Amino acid sequence: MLPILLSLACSTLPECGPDQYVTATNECADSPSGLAIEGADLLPACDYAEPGDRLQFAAGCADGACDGMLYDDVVAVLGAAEECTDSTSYTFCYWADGGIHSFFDDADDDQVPDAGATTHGIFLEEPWDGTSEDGLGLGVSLGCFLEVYGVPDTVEYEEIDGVRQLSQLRWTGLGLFVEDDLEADGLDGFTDELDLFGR
Ligand SMILES: [Ca+2]
Ligand SMILES: [Ca+2]
Repeated sequence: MLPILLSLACSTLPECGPDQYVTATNECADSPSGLAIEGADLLPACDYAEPGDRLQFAAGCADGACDGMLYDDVVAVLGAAEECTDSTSYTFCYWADGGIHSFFDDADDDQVPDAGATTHGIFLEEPWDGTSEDGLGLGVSLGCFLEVYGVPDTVEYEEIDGVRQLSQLRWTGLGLFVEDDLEADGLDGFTDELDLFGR
């Protein structure tokens, strides 16, 4: 009888305590209080992405390209940059159909990263579609990040029709900025950009 009960229990969502939430891997975890911040109630319900290993927030890495990594090492991991564009003293370089970019020191403004230049953050946008082991990634509700990481260090709002809506969540200790882009979709509560800076 016991094995049958166990198999039934495994096929359904766990019943979590009042201060817990169901994770992407259908386990109960203690819920941080991030969902209590102003505007969290306006976010879409959290529906996690499929857990994956392409995105590591604490290390600041996406597909093996990490914050603080030498340009040459990023090229070794992701291949040649699709383009590096002009910016005074820096150049912005793009990979993965533009889904991954970073910027590098470029003192001579020739759009070639200087010798020894390293990434200043890893920036992710569509069509990049990697996910973390928590089932976080582009396209998930900002509410999922609040469930997993709790109260951000800073938040940004945009006012739409007199209502303050969350547009950015920043965990500076973790080195993670989560953004919903007003210009892209009028703030729909789903993540448009992830900025990784590592711990
Ligand atoms: Ca240069
Ligand atoms: Ca959005």
